[in-house]
Amino acid sequence: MPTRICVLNGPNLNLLGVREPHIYGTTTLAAIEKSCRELAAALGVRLAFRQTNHEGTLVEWVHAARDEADAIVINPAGCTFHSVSLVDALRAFEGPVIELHISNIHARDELHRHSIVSPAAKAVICGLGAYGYVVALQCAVRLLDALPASLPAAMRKGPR
Ligand code: CA2
Repeated sequence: MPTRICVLNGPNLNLLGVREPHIYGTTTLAAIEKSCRELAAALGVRLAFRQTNHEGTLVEWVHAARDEADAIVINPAGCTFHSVSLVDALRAFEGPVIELHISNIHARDELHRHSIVSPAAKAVICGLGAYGYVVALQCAVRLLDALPASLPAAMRKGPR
C-alpha cells in the first residue's frame, strides 16, 4: 500500500490569496493543493487535501485519518488557539502529526501566538509562507521513512 498523507486545513483558509495578502500572501489554497499533489506524485505517496470552516468537521477528519492516513499535516488556522477537541483528536492519532502555519505565529499578535495544538504535534513548521506546505509534506514522508531511494541521502536521511 502506498504511504498516505492527509493535509487538513481549518477555518478561513479558503480565503487565502483573496484577503489579507500582507499577512498570508497571494497564493490560493487551490494553488497550494496543486503543488502538494505534484510533490505527492513525485514521492509516490497518496494525498488527501481538505479544508473546512467547521471545527467539528476537522475533528471528524482527524478521526477518519486513523484508518485512512499514515501521517497528518494540519494547518488548524483559528482552531490552533482554542480547540481542545481538536487537540484530543490529534492525540488519538498514532502516526506523526505536523502542525503547519503559513505565517510565523511567534511573531504575531498575542491572539495568534499561543498554539494549544503544538504539544500534540511531532513537529511545527511556520513562517515559510505557502512553501511550508511542500516542506511539511516532504517532512511527513521523511518521518515515515518513505522518501524514494532515488533522492540524495541528505534529503532522505539528513546528517549522520
Ligand atoms: O499562518 C497561518 O497559517 C495561520 O494558521 C492562519 C490563521 C491564523 O489564525 C493563524 O494564526 C496562523 C488564519 C487563517 C485565516 O486565513 C485567512 C486568509 C486570508 C484572509 C483571511 C483569513
